[in-house]
Amino acid sequence: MNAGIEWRAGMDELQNILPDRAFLVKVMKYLFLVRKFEEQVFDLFGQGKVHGTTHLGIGEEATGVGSVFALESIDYVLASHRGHGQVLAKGSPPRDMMAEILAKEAGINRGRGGSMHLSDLRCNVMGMDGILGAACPIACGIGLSFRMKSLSDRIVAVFFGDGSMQQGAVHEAFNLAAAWRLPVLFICTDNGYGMSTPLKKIVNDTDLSKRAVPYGIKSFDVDGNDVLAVYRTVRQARSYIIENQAPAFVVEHTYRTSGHSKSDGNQYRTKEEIAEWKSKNPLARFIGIMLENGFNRAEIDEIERDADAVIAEAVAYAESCPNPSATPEALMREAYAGGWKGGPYA
Ligand SMILES: Cc1ncc(C[n+]2csc(CCOP(=O)(O)OP(=O)(O)O)c2C)c(N)n1
Ligand SMILES: [Mg+2]
Repeated sequence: MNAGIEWRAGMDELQNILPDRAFLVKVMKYLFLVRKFEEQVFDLFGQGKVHGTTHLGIGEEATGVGSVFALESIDYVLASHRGHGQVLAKGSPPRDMMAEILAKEAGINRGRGGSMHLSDLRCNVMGMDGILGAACPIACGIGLSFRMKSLSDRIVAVFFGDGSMQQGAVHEAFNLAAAWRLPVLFICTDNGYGMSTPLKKIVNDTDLSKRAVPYGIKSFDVDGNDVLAVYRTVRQARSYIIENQAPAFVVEHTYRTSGHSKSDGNQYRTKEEIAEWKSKNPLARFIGIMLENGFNRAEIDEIERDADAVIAEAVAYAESCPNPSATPEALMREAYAGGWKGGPYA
């Protein structure tokens, strides 16, 4: 345990949340939604309907859902390249996201962004980023705009991975956010790997939560497969930011049981390791918690069926949508971010 780092794990405060059945149902529904959304993307990719690549976070659902649920709707989010769960949890409609991933005109970014570049300004998702670490300085800019407009009731959360922690931009952003006391929540989704490289092979100390402490940033560390622990920790970090008008850092430990991207042959890890983490997967764990705390199997099955129906509708809708116009004029017009439905070129 390190000075300056708040450790959060386990279900110690579960009793405070349990009476709110509606909240637990929503958490369950979104865990299912995120899982099923990504399973569908996997299938659609196999059918050749997803262009480019896609980064699935199967096994990491509790990090996106638990973290984003702890934010307020006025808060902004910058998602990572593995951000479907973060964007869904922030409220972007699955059908609009699916249309985007299938490169349809009706997609949230008119089909020009795809799986790795989802943004939805309607729910303050400022975008996903394929350039590792690059979103952290952008988050500082958003935090600075809140400060300059005296909007002290909101924060910006930026997600990045354990591999991205080695990027200089992350540390420059830590420094700037601490020096200027910006309302930025840095969230590291530590899944133990950057592509095929295990974190333990490229850093001397794998305890990433220490990294923000020298900058004077309050740090938290949490079991990222325990959705309620993630929720509580991020909630606490958010309160800290608002009360102190200073940044915070949360490290969430998890594992992707899916490959890094669709071209991953899984040569760098053993079947046993994947099986061990599948047994600790956040959906199964949360179902266990629900069953132990007054929910019955039929209720959970119904939530799952609801999620299935939403995703089936999203896929049917997305597949039925027209492709974007490919005229030279349209390509030029849509080359920049203004192509978003509500953007300057809409
Ligand atoms: C600046 C930069 N360098 C390298 C890459 C290639 N790259 C894409 S994802 C990735 C691994 C990222 O690992 P991590 O940050 O742990 O996120 P994860 O993929 O595990 O979610 C790498 C090296 C990139 N996109 N950007
Ligand atoms: Mg990683």
